[in-house]
Amino acid sequence: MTISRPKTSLSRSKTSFSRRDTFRIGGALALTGLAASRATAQTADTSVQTVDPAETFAPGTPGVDYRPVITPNGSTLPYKLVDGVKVFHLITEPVDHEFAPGLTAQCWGYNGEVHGPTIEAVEGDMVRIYVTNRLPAATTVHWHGLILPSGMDGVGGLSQAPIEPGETFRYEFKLVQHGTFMYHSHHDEMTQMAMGLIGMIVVHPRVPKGPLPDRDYALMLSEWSIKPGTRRPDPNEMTDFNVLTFNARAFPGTAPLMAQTGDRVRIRFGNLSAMDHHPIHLHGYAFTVTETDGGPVPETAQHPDTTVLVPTGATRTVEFIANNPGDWAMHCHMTHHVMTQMGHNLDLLIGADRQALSDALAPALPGTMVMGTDGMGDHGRHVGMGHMMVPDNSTPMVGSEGPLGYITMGGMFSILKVRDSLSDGDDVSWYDEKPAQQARKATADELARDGITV
Ligand SMILES: [Cu+2]
Repeated sequence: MTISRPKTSLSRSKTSFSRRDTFRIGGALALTGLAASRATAQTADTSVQTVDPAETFAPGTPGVDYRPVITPNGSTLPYKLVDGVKVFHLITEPVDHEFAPGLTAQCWGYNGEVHGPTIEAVEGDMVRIYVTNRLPAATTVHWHGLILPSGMDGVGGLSQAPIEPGETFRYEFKLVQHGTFMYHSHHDEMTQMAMGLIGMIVVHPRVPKGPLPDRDYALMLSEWSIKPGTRRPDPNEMTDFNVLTFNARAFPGTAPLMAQTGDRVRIRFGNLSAMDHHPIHLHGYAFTVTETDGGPVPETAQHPDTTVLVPTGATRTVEFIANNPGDWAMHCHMTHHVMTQMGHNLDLLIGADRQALSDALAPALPGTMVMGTDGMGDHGRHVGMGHMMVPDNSTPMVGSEGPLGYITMGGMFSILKVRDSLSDGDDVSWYDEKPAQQARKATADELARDGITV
């Protein structure tokens, strides 16, 4: 099969055709509902453009034109209206950030937060975003996934001069599409994104298609290298990331996601990890992937799933009806991504004689506690009880006490809490399961009844 290159105004020969004209044509096609085949014959950018950029829209109002997105452990960037333009102000600066209780690092963030606050607006909105650089290094901001003029794209040296320390730059563009996007430094990306200079962008549709979500969550996936006892992320790390995060928090530092039975829940995942893709798995549900940062997934291409692979440099949005109450784990299914500050160059000790090893090590390393002979599950609990020393400012393999024992997970792990009644969004108590639906130790009578010999 051959795919012909679309002949568009962007071709070098058609210099008389301005970009604005291209947008007009793309917008007109979308608006008049011409055949999809015609739309796909346009360039990729116009196919995701859903409003006519020549048209002027009233600024979208939160609570009226859209249900505001929730950024767990984060916030939404405020704006002010100036002559119909939404004006935002991002300030890059060093930030002391807590990843989980007991682990804080000196990162770089926006407006005092790691990651930056979520930028939220409506398709058709005109936005003006000022960026003030209070870092010791030059930076830029790239608006990942947004269709905008090349000069607003934020690639240092290519589309703009870097923003030097102390300078304030102005970006201004119209949002011509809806969906889930991201922003991040595009100057010395390896260093600056590893230090935390990333954030989410949510653009709501001007005219929603389908039912609105009752709860709309935004979660950025990222990974860090913070050696136990140190206080700075290491941007040079390539493989052994040891702090894996939802919105820059590692479990038990992640805020749970709440929903009431029957709610339509939308979760927007973005991934700006340095080197990893994350398969995010939700327990208790099957969901549908409804959009990527490239646009809505056509209904004919949507399919049910329980795990969504979020590649780095991409967003995936999932939706489901919260019809199954409970406390449901939601986590990256890469098992090393639900451990925090785990040393991955450990010797294999499973099955070793713990006492013999302790006795042998004692003369050389007094106080040594041999761990790992039956797995890593007890490590966090021993640390929590103070039996086991770890360096200051570290949470090696620490999970959390749960209602039925110790939760041996850390890192990219959170909990979806679905309740029949939520008086407010702050109910973070454990789910009270019906006894008949609770797994527990089998009784002798049950074993005898079913002929199970143990
Ligand atoms: Cu992962």
